[in-house]
Amino acid sequence: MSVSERTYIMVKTVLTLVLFQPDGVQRGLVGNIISRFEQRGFKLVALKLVHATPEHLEKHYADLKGKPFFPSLIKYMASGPVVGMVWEGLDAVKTGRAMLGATNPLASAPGTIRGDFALAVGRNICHGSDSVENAEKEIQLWFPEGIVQYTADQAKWIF
Ligand code: RTP
Repeated sequence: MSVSERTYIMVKTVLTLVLFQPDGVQRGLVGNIISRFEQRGFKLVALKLVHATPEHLEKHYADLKGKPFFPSLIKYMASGPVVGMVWEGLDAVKTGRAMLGATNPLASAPGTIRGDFALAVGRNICHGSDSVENAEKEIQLWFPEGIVQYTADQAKWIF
């Protein structure tokens, strides 16, 4: 192969939604966590800061309706701005969840987001989609206007 020829790794990418809860925004952790996803090699394809309504949040957490903590979760999530972002990359859903750590921060390994920054399950910094199917639904809910599509040329350094 000549020095001017290159082979890029071809990977199948997926999208995941990461949603900062109000504690993540108010504690100034947004930049740090964006950096972690960038450093890992994921590509940012959507980002917004919003003050979500309870109705919107009830749709996002629809599968948790009936849980004893559901009302307080919705009230808390509607108490201040949240940041939604979509990351694209190889196994982004699974790896994103691994980067977040366990739901209960006390069980989260050091090096994970919750393991480094959180102590309480009700203040665990951010949400990450738990399946490709749910990611699709969540991205549609939070970004109905659509997400950025990079061309191959614009995205040549990242998956
Ligand atoms: P997430 O959806 O936020 O990534 O969290 P998860 O799948 O790890 O956990 P899930 O059971 O779906 O809970 C969603 C969020 O609700 C809050 N929570 N509070 N006992 C409690 O007070 C309690 N349990 C869960 C957490 O913020 C959790 O991330």
